[in-house]
Amino acid sequence: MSECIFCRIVRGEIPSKKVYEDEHVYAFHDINPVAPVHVLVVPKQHVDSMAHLTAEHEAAMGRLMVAAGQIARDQGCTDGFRTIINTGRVGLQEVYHLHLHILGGADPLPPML
Ligand code: DGP
Repeated sequence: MSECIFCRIVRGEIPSKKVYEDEHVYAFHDINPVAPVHVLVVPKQHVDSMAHLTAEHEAAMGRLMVAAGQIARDQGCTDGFRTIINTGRVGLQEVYHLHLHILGGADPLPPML
């Protein structure tokens, strides 16, 4: 069984504040939010990072992108939001289970790039 922290969250072994779940995708509040809305959206199937994606992940990643827009709207980000996927050491990735950050809830959001 994977010791990956986000795999353990998906399996319910580590508690999380879930905001969305379907066959392919799990979404939950970031433990260290940097904006009023800060949600992480992950594929349930483990993949280390965006750099590790292959054709076998297309269905899950398509679902993840559609779900992210829906989650942002559901979180009240009706005037916009930012999405970030950090990849690898240079990309400041801390957790090696691909995840998309949804950031919103402030107007304007502070610049992050
Ligand atoms: P990144 O730098 O893109 O790999 O960001 C990882 C994010 O994951 C960071 O914003 C904090 C969050 N995080 C790490 N561990 C946990 C956890 O156990 N629970 C939750 N909800 N978030 C976590």
